[in-house]
Amino acid sequence: MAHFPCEKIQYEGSSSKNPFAFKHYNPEEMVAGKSMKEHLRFAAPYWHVMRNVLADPFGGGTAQMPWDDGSDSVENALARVDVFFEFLDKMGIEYYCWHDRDIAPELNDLSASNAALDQVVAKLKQKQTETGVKLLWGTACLFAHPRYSQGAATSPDANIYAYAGAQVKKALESTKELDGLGYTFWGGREGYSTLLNTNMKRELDHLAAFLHMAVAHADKIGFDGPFYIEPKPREPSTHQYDSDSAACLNFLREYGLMDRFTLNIETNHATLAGHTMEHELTVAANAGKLGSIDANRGDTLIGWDTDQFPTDLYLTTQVMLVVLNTGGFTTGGLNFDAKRRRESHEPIDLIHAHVGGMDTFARGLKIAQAIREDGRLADFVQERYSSFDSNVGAKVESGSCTFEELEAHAMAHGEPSLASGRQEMLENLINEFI
Ligand code: XUL
Ligand code: CO
Repeated sequence: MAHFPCEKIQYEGSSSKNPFAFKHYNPEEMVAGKSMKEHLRFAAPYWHVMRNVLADPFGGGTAQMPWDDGSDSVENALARVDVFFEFLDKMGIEYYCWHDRDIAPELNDLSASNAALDQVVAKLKQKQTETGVKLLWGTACLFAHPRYSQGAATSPDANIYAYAGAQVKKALESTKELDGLGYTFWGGREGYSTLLNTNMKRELDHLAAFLHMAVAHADKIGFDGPFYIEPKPREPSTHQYDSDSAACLNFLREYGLMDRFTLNIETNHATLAGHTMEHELTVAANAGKLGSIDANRGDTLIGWDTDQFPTDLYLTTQVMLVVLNTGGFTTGGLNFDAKRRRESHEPIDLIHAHVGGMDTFARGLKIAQAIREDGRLADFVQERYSSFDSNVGAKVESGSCTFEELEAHAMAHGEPSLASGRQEMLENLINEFI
């Protein structure tokens, strides 16, 4: 039985008026030597597609899920897997992501929950084999259950810390079982509401110990994919330790975790941190740590994590410029960590939402590549720093310059004449391509 009343979405080109067709995403079309699908590596998140009922702080869920009996039974969890794979097939999405508790229910105790997870993982494995779909990353939900209200790996309570460790151990083993390409840590409750009751130093030490244990366990079970940290500044905690790319990189460096960890950057988290997405991506890329992307967007008029689908060409162009400039994804991809508006409650709205997100990224990819081929933008930036290519500038960059030499240079050259930054000209240039 079809749960999404449409055919498999096909590419029909930009003149198509069919809402159930891609206008720009043509999976096999080559862009700069790689197919669009290889560049973009779209993934769907199990939690939004299958489990998000579209509730908000003022009202319950609106999403119609006729396939879901609303129970916490393993049978219901297994039935959802078929619906999810129908969705992936209709969309032509070849990767997905999950939290342990999205795919399988949390039952009365840990061993019952683990057994339920095993059953669902077995079915997911069978579906992956049948379809060729791959797990982009797995993760453990360490934020929904009340036990984690004061943190998981930063809980003040060692019993809860241990529970979280046991959960990550199992989630990691399940990721390995499904040949997952990566494993993500989003520290939903890893932060604090007030410093009055918080020993920040001990909490950060505990978090680092936790991540070292994860690496050790990965090595033990032969999981060799990267671990991702997903930065987010606030919501749900007032202050979250992984607040932005720079904070995460500092933490990873301080605690000797740089080797195995990289970043999974999410657009709405970047903007909540007061940064643009391209800023967060660039900070990560500069450190060689742009691992993966949670592709969504926020709303400038709403101050929380609205997780909307990306529909802004300027955004996707900027994102793809950074991605292409770093050489593209390896293990990572574009995971639509996005949900429909509460008003878009029909199953078919999931299809519309993903068609839009995929087409917008396809255009972003093509536009970004056209800007790169044109070369004027990169040439401008290159030229802007060209005084560092020779003489005193080159000495600075080689690390061998002294203040005496800078002084001698300044004395000899008099008042410098500074060139314009030409922001408006460059904005016009981007618009030539959009
Ligand atoms: C929450 C969020 C998470 C992570 C995975 O804002 O983005 O869904 O992506 O835990
Ligand atoms: Co996310």
